[in-house]
Amino acid sequence: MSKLIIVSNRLPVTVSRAGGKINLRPSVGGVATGMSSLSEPEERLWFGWPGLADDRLTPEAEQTVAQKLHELDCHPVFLSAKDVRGFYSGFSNKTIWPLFHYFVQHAIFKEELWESYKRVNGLFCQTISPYIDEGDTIWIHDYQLMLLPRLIREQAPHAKIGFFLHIPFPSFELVRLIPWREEILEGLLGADLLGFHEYDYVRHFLSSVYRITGHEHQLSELHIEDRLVRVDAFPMGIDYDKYADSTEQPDVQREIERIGANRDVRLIISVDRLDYTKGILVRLEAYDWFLTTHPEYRGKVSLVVIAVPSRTKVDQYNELRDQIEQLVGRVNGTYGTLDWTPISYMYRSLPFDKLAALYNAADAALITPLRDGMNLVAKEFIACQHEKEHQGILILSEMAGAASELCEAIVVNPHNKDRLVGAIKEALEMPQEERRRRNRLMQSRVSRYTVSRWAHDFISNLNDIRAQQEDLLTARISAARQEEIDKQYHAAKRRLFLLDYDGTLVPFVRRPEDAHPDPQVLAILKTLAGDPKNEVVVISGRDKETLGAWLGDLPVNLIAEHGAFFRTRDQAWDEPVPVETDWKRIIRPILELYVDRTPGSLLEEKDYSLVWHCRKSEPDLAKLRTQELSDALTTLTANLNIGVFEGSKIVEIKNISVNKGEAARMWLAKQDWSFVFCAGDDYTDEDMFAALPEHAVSCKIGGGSSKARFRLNGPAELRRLLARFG
Ligand code: GDG
Repeated sequence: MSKLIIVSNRLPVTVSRAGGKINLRPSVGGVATGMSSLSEPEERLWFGWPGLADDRLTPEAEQTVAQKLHELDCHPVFLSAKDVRGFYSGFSNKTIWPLFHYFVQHAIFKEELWESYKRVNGLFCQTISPYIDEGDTIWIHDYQLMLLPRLIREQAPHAKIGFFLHIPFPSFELVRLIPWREEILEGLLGADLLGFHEYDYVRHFLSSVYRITGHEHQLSELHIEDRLVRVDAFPMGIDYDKYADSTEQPDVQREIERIGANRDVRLIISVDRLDYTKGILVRLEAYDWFLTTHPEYRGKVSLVVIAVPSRTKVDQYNELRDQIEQLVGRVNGTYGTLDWTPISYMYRSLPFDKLAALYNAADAALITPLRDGMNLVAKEFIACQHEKEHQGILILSEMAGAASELCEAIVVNPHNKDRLVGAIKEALEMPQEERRRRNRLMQSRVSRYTVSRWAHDFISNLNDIRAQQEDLLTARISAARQEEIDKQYHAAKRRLFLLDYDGTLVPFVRRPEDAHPDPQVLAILKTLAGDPKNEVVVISGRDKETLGAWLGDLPVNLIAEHGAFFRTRDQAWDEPVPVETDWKRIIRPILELYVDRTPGSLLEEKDYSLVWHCRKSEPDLAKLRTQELSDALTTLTANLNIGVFEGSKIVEIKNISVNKGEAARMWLAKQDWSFVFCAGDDYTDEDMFAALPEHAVSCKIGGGSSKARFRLNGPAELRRLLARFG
């Protein structure tokens, strides 16, 4: 029976020690709720750090903890105190957390922290690997474990792996700062499905992957080695009913009174972990300014701030706590009276029923993170307003992922103090009917995409992408098929090989002029063409001079410029087929204009075509200009006998009558070939594939749709195949 293996930095259990006794307390966070709502697979294991550094545990205690955890289907990954410092407090919380939340000034880049991060990701992999069986689903969570997908993939190449990032994925401009950015992205790309809260994070991720590793995506799917990787947004939800069914509680009302607010005072709440990303200070400053500029509200409103202790081993968090407490003291000292406390501040976590009661009692929630992956508090607050007489209104930062779903909230830029002050006033003065209208719209969304839907949606997408991968695999050359092809090859009297060059025989390089053949490919072609039964034809879009210089000494036939020039083994180039080229006069100046407007791009002029290359240009600009150029040229060339073709980082303009399909047909017609082999990687090769007889062995190199029968990963795999024929 297959299992669900969940991996997160912390287990959903809090382990503590008191008087030599070890206590376990299950903690039901959002992720745990989502996981428990999944009906399949039934068997599940959860791996994570139990929260105690193992330097403090004796081997016996460690065993006791492990045993008790196993009873809850949890498996501990024990960390030493040194690794907790390096991996958790260090790289995770002093490098990735600040950087991914756009706090560059707090991010530190230290080799020893990175080493610890790598070591602990490796330790997670070692601990999990023995438990992985075929068919299992592995779901890895969050930024502490970004190397784990790749590490597991190396151990279990066919494992089904999903990864979800709970924090924002920032712009490439930040990711590029990380000295180990390639390793991190490659680590993540070990997964089959990568999930983020928001489409913006998906966009940032894909752009970083493209710029840093060179992998391009098609509709958010990447072709990595022989796998498909899907990247998508899955906005995490909450256990809606749990909050919607909670009610106001008289004892909380009493507590609120006890902390200084009386019944007539309007209540604004602020609930977060004490973290610099949550914008607690700007919120307090805005509230201070609100009281200064709106004296009529003094004594009539109170702000209840719940700051849950967090990461107390990281300096910034302690400094922030001091700053918050000083500001609370100053505001209360300035405006407070004997019967009114402007801010009630609690540095602790509340039990669930108290928290829900607070959400219920509030007139407004002030949630103003400077950056937040999602922010579940906002959704919980909205759920608590369900069917209530008196509706609370949400003021929400546009920097929270939740803002894209909760657009009927009063959405603010947290850095704009005046707007924040205006929002507080607007919230306090908003009529009940308007509050109800806005909340209903948000409730209908939050109640539909709950945490359980989120988990189901993620797993069903993971299964879906795996099914797509299976389809791809069926186009791969299996051992049995390979045997058939070998047999066909050996039985054949005359064999024809039609081979594209760039991206097929040799990999792409940044500068096209650097793609000259290496000794291995020369040797393969030489051996293949050396067999008197074989005829090898290299069909390329390159000009004849380059092809001649690179491959002219081999006993192979050459076709340049997609079929404009032919050269039979060892002979001179044939007289070219007369092709009209007057159109170049009109098109060249347009392409030159695009070269000037697009740094890094260049114009290549061949006898029968013009090619605009943008491989070295800034990728987004290149995409935009490619689109613009294609559009402009398509209109312009409508009445000419030429076509505009978008290839891999190029736009090529050439005569329609000259194409690889015609060139292939010419060779196919020469003899009765009993074995035909054809390989290519881009759109120009599709013309060749279409021209082939049914028995031909045609191979598409890389992803994307194709008319070819088989699929190969890249030039290396093609070379291995060709070497077998030698
Ligand atoms: C990360 C991302 C993303 C808060 N105070 C108390 C309490 N809480 C609970 C809330 C809520 C949770 O903690 C906080 O979740 P958030 O989403 O607001 O923020 P992070 O902790 O930073 O979580 C975030 C999230 O992961 C999920 O992917 O949304 O962007 O940073 O559920 O209810 N719970 C109790 N007492 C409290 O005083 N019982």
